[in-house]
Amino acid sequence: MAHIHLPPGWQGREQDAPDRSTYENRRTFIKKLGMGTVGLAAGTSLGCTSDGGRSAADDPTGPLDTIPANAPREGYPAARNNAYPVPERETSSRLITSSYNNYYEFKHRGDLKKVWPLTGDYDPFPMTLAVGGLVEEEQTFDVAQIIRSMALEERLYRFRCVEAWSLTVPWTGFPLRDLIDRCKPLSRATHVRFFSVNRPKQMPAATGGYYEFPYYEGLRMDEAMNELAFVATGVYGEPLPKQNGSPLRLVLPWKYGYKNAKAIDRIAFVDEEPPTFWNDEAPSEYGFLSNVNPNVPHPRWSQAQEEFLVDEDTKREVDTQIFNGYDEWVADLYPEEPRFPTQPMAR
Ligand SMILES: Nc1nc2c(c(=O)[nH]1)N[C@H]1C(S)=C(S)[C@@H](COP(=O)(O)O)O[C@H]1N2
Ligand SMILES: [Mo]
Repeated sequence: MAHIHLPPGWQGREQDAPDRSTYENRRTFIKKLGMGTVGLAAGTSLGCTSDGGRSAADDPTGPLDTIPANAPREGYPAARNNAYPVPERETSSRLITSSYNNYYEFKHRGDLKKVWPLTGDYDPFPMTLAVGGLVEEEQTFDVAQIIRSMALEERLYRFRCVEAWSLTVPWTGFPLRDLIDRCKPLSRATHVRFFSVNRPKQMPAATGGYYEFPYYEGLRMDEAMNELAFVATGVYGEPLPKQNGSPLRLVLPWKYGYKNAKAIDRIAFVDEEPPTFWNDEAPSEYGFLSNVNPNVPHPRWSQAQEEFLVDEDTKREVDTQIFNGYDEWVADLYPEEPRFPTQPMAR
């Protein structure tokens, strides 16, 4: 159904990017070769089991049929916080946002974006959120309880993937700093790590491939405490569909999409810059900061423009803005950010 017609170069870029880049780091490549052999066999039997043990009733019938039935519904739709307008473009359709996704635990081969049909076995709730590292005390929260206890608001944000496509999305959720306050980090914590849930029995591509999950991301504390940093629990006035990161995902609108870890079940506070999933995969292509910046090309393509996806049939090329249009909120965090066209570099 929701099929996007993209020019060949565009398809090629998306489909090669992660796979080709894994070959650039020899150590990673060798490690992956070893894993690949084991993974192939495991993948095959896993496929049989899950096909055989699954009723068609579990399979989603469309991209909007993937909101977990037991997701908390109190507080939806939440009132829009109008402090972050996106005046220059329209809101992307709900269908495009829920049918055009990146979620490597579900799919990292072929038509990467068709994630929703593969989410039938994934039951996000119940989920716990474990908090550790440099904190006053380690804690484990129930995610549904966190969602119920936060004051939910809606924020319309630009969303820019490093692959040069973008959306405008009305997220529902709460400021990341409200969650961090509950975690009680020690003052010597300089960074915070986020880990996505890893459920190989529920996520068809979480084993047997080139990638080692869980997916992990990180921020400096000053970035995490910035007012823009948001935790989404919903989108378009309802709880998050599974493919968009149910039950909790990060939304960092001034950074490339891959910083927005989905389905977070663990947070750790640390005192040094932590490793991140894509930086470990391809250090020359994906840095730690990963701020949206039209002046800094990706080593294999320009970042000066993006394909803004309006709906399944409509896309428009628009100029990419520094910090994705959020200069006013985040410029002070990054005195080094290039303001003029420069050479590719991973930041
Ligand atoms: N756990 C996890 N989180 C992830 C990813 C992923 O593969 N796994 N992909 C990232 C990338 S590359 C993007 S562009 C966004 C996509 O979010 P969306 O599908 O809700 O648009 O999720 C990010 N978070
Ligand atoms: Mo992305």
